[in-house]
Amino acid sequence: MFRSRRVATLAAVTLVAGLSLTACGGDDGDSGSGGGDSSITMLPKNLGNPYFDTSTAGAEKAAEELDAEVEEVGPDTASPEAQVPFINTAAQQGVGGLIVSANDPEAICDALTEAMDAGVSVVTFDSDTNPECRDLFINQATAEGIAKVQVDLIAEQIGGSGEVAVLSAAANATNQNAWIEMMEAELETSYPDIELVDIVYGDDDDQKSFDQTAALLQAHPDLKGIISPTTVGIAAAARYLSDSEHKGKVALTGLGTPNQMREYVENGTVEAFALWNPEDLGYLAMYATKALVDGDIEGEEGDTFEAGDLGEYTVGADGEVLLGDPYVFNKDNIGDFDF
Ligand code: RAM
Repeated sequence: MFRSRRVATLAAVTLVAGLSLTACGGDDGDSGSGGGDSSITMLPKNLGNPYFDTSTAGAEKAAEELDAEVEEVGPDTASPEAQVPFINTAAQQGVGGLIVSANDPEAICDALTEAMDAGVSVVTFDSDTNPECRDLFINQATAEGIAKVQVDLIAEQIGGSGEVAVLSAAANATNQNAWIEMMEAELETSYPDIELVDIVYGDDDDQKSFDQTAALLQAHPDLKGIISPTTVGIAAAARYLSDSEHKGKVALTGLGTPNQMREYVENGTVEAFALWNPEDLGYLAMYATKALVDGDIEGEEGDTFEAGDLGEYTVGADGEVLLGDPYVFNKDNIGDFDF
């Protein structure tokens, strides 16, 4: 279950809107587990997703700088029930902090509240819970910004009209559901000639996402585009399209990692997609958690803290800390990134 990884930061060749270029590599060192204020547990939606491997690498880099210990734990499937035992264990171990990407805004709340009652600082990142179940949420970008960039990309790629569908992650994922709701609103306001005909869920499982892509194309023969707001979904959909008669005819965009999407951008399956730097997200989450654990901040609006290479951050309304803006990757810039 436990994995640890060291990260090297490459010299920034092109630095755009705070997005740093990074490479993962090297192995391994045990940080061990156990109680104590500076030990922090990192709980992604599930293990085996390169997006979370990269965010954990960022947290580990920050932990090294902060002289803290971080242990990544997590389930194989992206379900809230599967996250609860890991939360309970962290509380029992008496860790100082727990950093979690929630598979459901409510279902893990009781466990998180018990952990907070036991003295654990709880920080969500990537996918939030209800605000009362955590101290802080480290948000990658505003939901409006993430929704708009994907809608603008699909509109551009299909020429502003026609049927599109969404291939999402788990049905209860807080982050994807917020983005989908705003994408629907943005489509209605800005692109009335685009019709969202279906939303399907691949559960951040590669095979299920691949199968859902096939089913979507079969159910909607006039489909012009797919938006997949999940790095697992978009990579699986690209793999399917790439080997199908739909390659280059049905557009695909959404949120992906450059390393998983490079092949499909280079072979013409995908024109452009968006994301932020997951390593920066994990790095920021670790700095914020340590600031809470050390009592430097309380998680109140207006609190400020230093986040190493990323500089100073301020806690916003509802305990939210914002990393930055989403970034668009295409064939001209994808070679500059390695994550
Ligand atoms: C997947 C996960 C994660 C999401 C990214 C875009 O890796 O669902 O929560 O933020 O995609």
